[in-house]
Amino acid sequence: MGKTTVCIVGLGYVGLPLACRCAEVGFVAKGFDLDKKKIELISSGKSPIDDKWLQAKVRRLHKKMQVSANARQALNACDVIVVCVPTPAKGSRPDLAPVRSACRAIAENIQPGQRPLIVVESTVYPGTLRHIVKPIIERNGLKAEKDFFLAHCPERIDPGNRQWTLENIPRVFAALSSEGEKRGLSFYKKIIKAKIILFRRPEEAEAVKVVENTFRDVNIAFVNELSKSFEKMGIDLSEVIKGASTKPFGFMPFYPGPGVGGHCIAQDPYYLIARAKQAGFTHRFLQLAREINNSMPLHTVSLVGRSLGRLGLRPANAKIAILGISYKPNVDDARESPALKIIGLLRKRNAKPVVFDPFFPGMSNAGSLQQAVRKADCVVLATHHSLFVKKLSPAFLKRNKVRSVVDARNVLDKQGIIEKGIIYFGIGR
Ligand code: SAJ
Repeated sequence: MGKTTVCIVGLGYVGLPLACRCAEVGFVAKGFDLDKKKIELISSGKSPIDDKWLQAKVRRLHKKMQVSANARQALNACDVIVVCVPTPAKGSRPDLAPVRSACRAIAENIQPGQRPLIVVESTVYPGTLRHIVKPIIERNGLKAEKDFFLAHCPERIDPGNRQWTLENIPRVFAALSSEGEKRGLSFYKKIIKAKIILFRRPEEAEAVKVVENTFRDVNIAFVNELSKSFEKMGIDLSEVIKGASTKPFGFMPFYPGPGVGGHCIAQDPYYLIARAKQAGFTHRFLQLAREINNSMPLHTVSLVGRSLGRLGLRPANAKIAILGISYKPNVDDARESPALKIIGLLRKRNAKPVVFDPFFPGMSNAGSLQQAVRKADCVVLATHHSLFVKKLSPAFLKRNKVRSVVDARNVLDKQGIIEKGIIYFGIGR
């Protein structure tokens, strides 16, 4: 038996680490991506994703990987094909176009007799493998569970997380047949050390991922809604969450903020909502949670308005500094970022915000944190990068003649800032 050949379809946050891992464990690791620039970068040993850990992996392993933008070259003669393409939500509707196109490329390029295992790792809604993926790949006359084997193993990568990685995060897995199950378990046992929880049907495995991310979305919506009532009641919600977190069981802290960004939590609930609707059920609660989280950028902008109002200013005639573009701290990922929504809303109010994010120099119009905050009428902390939390002391703000702060992540020294005579607004504090 020669070496197992694996092709990863989609070389992004999920696919690229997986391709590196396959090379690392000794598979013949191939990769397919439509983005030629990405292919060139990886072939030259550079990661298209600005992540030091991943940069080092690609530099070390790229010579052991064969990446290509040519589907035939990438997909033929593979024993295992793993689909890691994005599953965004357009507006609030699931968009499976990338999955469909990946399946078409697979259907057109696997050969009779190749009999690959095809695993979908992308986050999808229950029933996708059986009712969408299978028919597309069978379109050219191939027969599922005879000419190819289907399975689902949802990815759980958390970009930037060094504690939980591809290798040590437990995974759920399900296949459409025992042959697919056997091959899939043998594949995943070679690349991950963590537990693999086997499901009898792919539908449950597909539901696991959307449920775990929707769980986060509704809990974030819970504290975001609380932040609005606690502001009116004059109660500091961040203190209350700290207090509730002292309960050693039955409570899990979530934190109010400027909104929910990222390619998982902000989008996955729409897959569950849409699939349930197809089955005749309307998820009012999940829908409402999405609306609450989507209302937070506007809520943050209203706090900017109130803050400037106290100075006799409006967004159009004030210096407003937006600190942070990323959707979460210490990553260079701006997908669905609330900061971008806040900037858009302020521009609609004829403001010209100064923006600074060290992870996005190209999207910043200030060259440094000091240049951004200098003499700002209002500083908005939209993303709590460690650099910002460290630097934005009351003394620093005072020294730079900052007049007001909207701490959209509730991480700054509220008391100290107020004692410096600087107006302070938090989210629910
Ligand atoms: N957020 C809040 N309050 C919170 C937690 C998050 O406002 O209490 C915001 C964040 O600022 C961000 C968004 O929600 O804008 C999403 O944050 P996240 O911490 O959930 O980070 P993600 O989107 O990177 O989620 C990933 C997910 N991983 C996968 O889907 C494989 C998620 O399942 C993980 O639980 C999460 O990372 C994690 O725990 O870090």
